[in-house]
Amino acid sequence: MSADTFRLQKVLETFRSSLNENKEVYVKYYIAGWQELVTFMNSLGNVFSFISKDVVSKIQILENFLSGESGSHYVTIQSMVKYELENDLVDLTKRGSHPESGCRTLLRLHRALHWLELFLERLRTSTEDSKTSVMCSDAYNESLAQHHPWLIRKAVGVAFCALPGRDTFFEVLNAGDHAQVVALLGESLPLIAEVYQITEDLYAKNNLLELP
Ligand code: 1PZ
Repeated sequence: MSADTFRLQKVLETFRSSLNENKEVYVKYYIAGWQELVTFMNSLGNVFSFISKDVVSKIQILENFLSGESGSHYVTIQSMVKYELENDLVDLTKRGSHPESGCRTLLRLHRALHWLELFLERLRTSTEDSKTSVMCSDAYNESLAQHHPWLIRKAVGVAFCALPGRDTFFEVLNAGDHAQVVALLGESLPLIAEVYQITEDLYAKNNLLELP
């Protein structure tokens, strides 16, 4: 199997690696998890490329910080937040001199991680006649949609209609038969939820949840 083949297992492994014993989140593995998800989206077809392009550009912004001269401050989400806030590197109320801070960029992925969690939980508990498009859009309306303007919500709605059915979806996840996928989802979801919650608490504590 080639290295760029998507496997659900890899997403699980990267998100697992992203948490250290102090419950800090490594940016490197967080974006590696997203990179895996981009591979997955690309395998679903071109309708999703406007979504994966946005994710790729956000991964790139964070990678640039990580490999840049202040890279040591970007090792964990916790150190990134501290560093950017202490050095006034975040536009807090409107976009100005720091339109692409690490904090606001990661916040977009963070919100999307909530969508992922809600969607995968629906998929895990779905039945044969459940529709992926409905699961996706229900999860979307509960999470990301409130942060997106009308035009994006419409485009996303169109993309959802192009989603493959549940059986194909399970196959593309590439983790064995349905029962095995469901088991792996059951294992992955608490991890994703934990990473999400740690980030959410950190952002809430620092009043960063509405960054422009
Ligand atoms: C499996 C099917 C994939 C469904 C994806 C459902 C989520 C739809 C998200 C739509 C994003 C539309 C394109 C760009 C939007 C950007 O404006 C926003 C805000 O960023 P800003 O403009 O402020 O810089 N970007 C986002 O909200 C990030 C969206 C990430 C979407 C990740 C999808 C994850 C897919 C995982 C596949 C299982």
